[in-house]
Amino acid sequence: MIELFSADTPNGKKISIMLEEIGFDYKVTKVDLGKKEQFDPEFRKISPFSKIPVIIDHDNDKESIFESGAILMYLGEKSNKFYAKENRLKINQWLMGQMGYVGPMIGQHHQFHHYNSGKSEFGEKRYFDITKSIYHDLNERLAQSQFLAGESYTIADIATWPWIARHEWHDIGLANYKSLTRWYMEISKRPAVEKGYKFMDKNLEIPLP
Ligand SMILES: N[C@@H](CCC(=O)N[C@@H](CS)C(=O)NCC(=O)O)C(=O)O
Repeated sequence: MIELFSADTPNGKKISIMLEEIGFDYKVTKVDLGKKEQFDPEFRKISPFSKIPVIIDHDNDKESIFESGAILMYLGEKSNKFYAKENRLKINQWLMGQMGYVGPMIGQHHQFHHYNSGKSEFGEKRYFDITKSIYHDLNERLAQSQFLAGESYTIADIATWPWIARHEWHDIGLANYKSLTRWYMEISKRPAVEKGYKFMDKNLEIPLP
């Protein structure tokens, strides 16, 4: 059994979606970020940067894994799903691009545009522009390729999709990006994605473009 320590955020949803996709038995332990539970000394033992998500694999000597990209790789290897050996070089590139660029930059856009608008003209413009170029670049890739790492759905898509699922906060107009929208909708219709998206709130609906 996998224990998922998480909160209802894009990084949190990556792992609930993956666990639904691979059909592993799991339970969710909520970490209330508003109450600063991520800084509890007990939690910091398994999360050195005080971040969610983290998993504990109770079937593997209670191994704990932090960092969503590392968790996706672990679960991909363990299940033999969505992380094909012969395509790993491509999958790793798109996964690392999500981890090092797409997530952190869109996360800053959330901070400046959604949560703190009006506080920094520079910050708002910088991350709005970067997010717009991320939409453009993903759209360009997905015009050539059905999924990010090629013709199959992989952990790179699972890592990226929850960030685009926050498109209503971005004010960029997802519908203007045809290939990105095609990819977004195709993934949205997967039953495991719908279930994983609602892992903390059964009433949540995936926002349409
Ligand atoms: N690179 C990390 C980022 C994780 C991350 O930023 N998690 C956020 C929620 S989405 C968090 O725990 N924030 C709490 C805090 O910063 O205090 C990953 O992908 O796992």
